Amino acid sequence: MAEMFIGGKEETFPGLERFPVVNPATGEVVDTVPLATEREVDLAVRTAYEAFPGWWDTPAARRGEILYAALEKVKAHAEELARTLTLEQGKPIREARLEIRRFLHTIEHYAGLAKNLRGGYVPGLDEGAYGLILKRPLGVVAAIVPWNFPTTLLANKLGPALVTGNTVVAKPAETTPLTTLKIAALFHEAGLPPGVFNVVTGLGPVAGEALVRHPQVRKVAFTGSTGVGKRIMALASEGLKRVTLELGGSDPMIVCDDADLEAAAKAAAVGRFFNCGQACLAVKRLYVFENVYEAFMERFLPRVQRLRLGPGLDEATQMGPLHTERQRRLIEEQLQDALESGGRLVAGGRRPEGEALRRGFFFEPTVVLEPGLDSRVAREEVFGPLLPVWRVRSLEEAVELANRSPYGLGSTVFTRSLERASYALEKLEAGYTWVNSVNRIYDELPFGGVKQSGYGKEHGIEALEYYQETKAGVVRWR
Ligand code: TXE
Repeated sequence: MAEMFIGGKEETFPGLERFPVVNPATGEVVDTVPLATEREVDLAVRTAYEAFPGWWDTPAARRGEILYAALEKVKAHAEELARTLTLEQGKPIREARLEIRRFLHTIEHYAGLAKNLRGGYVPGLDEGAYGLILKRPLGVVAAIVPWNFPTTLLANKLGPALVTGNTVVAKPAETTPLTTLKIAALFHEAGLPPGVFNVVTGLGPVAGEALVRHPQVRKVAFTGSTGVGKRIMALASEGLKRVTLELGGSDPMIVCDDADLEAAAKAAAVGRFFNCGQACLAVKRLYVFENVYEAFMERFLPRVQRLRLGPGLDEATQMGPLHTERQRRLIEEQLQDALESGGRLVAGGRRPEGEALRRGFFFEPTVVLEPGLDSRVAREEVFGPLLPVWRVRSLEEAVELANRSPYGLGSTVFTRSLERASYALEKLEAGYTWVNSVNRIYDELPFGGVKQSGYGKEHGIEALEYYQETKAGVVRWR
């Protein structure tokens, strides 16, 4: 039985209700975790609050060294972590290994910035006075993380928070707490002082809200649905807390008639069906120039139909199950609506046959042509293996349709024309635009959505700004 991680050790709370962690490929219970109430959340936050002065006082270079040591620990347990991730999340083991590698990459990126944290100096303010721009950590940061990428979305918050001297209380999704708990233990084995990184497990409306409301929490870093993001922003405003919100997306991909169609077809298939379509950055709406529509589909559909479904722990699996039955039903409802709005089903559309897959939350990779422009798949986030495709006559038309979405996270254009690429880069309303590739995230570049996709940036050196307070200092020396 897994327990919460507070003050550098597992903390057992007898009497708490427990939550079953289910393997999405089989429906079997893998483990259970306690459901924190306000009391346990309070203990975790107070522990982080007490650890804060010591961590802030630790020289930045030393903080970096500890993060490097933690990386070594995680590396040594990478395979075990990947298997746990597959068991609790459902993703194919190859993707789980990739996710752990990305976790390492992100933490390494921030460990490397430890020796380059900077403030500023303003000379000659008055005669005999100069100014300083001081950068200070905020204090206790709450990191609320969803279930689709439990470790990388944690790293995006943990890295910048810890390197700048904050302490953290993380709350993973109730359905994917196990990898996070293991990672916290490994960080402490590597020398992270007790209380600097704590993990509470529990439900969003109870443990999550208790964290957001806690008076000693100074900042909330959240990834999840837009609805919950709005609720968190409202709650955080009562304490004027800092927030960063990485929310839903409905990324468009545009295939122009001068594109490398083979590359575009491959990108669309990977971009849509990676992680069984449950990614914030994913190809969620596809717009193809009508004069290459047939040629594109000839290359794209066979790739979709070839995808091998199976349990994540099977090395041959290319697409795993959806994470929960609820997510599967949501996709089925959105598909139904797309078909009723005039869409034509050309791939998938069903729960797969066969004994081996019947117990899990599997759904075939699905493609629908030309659903209504007001259908749910056009308006909502589609968080599963379902892709709507529309024909367009020009890039201008595609961009106009793309921008109709309330979301603005990622976006992609495939073209060989510099003029078209530049137009898309200028006009697409999104936090990221890829030209001739999809969804590749770089620690070096700031990432964060516009419109209903969120607020603030993760990654890059830009993320550091969201974990620090800027203070002015004035020194009169004569
Ligand atoms: O997310 P939630 P859910 C979208 C996606 C998906 C839908 C629902 O469309 O179908 O959201 O997923 C915690 N106060 N995305 O319901 O509820 C919760 O415990 C504080 C897109 O699982 O937003 C978990 O830790 N915390 C997104 C985290 O918030 C609360 C990734 C996310 O859960 C809370 C995930 C509350 N009131 C879902 N309620 C993306 N684009 O990457 C919940 N939580």
